[in-house]
Amino acid sequence: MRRFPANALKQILNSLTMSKLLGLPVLASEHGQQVDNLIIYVHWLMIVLFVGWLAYFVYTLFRFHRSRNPKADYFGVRNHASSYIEGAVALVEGILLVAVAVPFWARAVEKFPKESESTRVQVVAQQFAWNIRYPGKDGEFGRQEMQFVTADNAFGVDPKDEHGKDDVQTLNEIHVPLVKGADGNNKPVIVYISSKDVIHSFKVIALRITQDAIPGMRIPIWFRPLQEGRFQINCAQLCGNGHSNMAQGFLVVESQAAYEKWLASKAGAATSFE
Ligand SMILES: [Cu+2]
Repeated sequence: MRRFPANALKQILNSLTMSKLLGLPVLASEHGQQVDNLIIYVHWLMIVLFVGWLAYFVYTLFRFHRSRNPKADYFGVRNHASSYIEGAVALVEGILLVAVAVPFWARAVEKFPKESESTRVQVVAQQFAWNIRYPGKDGEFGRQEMQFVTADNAFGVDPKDEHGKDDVQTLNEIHVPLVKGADGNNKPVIVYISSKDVIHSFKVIALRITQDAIPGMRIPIWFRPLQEGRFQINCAQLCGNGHSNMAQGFLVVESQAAYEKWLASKAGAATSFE
């Protein structure tokens, strides 16, 4: 008798994984797997609940059919099975929240990498585009002040500050390097998110990051890129008539050499507001 080929079985099992079943998009950041895992766990719970409720519904159709129960029972259920089941569901939800979601949130929000060991980018959203800024060769962003903000100077860079002279500014295009950082892992990227007008939301699905862009606030987020690629940036808050135009933003993960070349090609083109 021929043995069932192990490879075929493996292939079938692989194609049945939850992330494929859910059609989750390409994953390009390290923490993204944890986001996906939470989505997958919640879906498993929902599948169990769905099947459970459906089975119970079908059961009641037969069990309490009029032919078997010509007279209604005014006492109803006397055991506590439903209470136990409710308790179990609440327990699973509690575990998901306390053991999975909260620790993940704490890591993402509290354990920021060192600025000096990260690629840093500023983003100022506006109707309907993404202004992008890099600190340039000196590694320091120029001084910013509200009074300097104009149509061309979305970041309010002080034209007299030397640190600002080499800053690199682009529109709708972020490049980050995929390279080993000081700690041996992929070099982290910190993105500082703000807005010039209304509330927008910086979302890169492939990186599993979303952060509201709020006028008057600068909110940092961070990630470690996992693979090279060109990933769409979306605005995740309905911000006006041209909201969908904000999907013209792209985040490119590329080699260190390609990143440096791109940055050099943009240098000097940006901060010319006098
Ligand atoms: Cu927007």
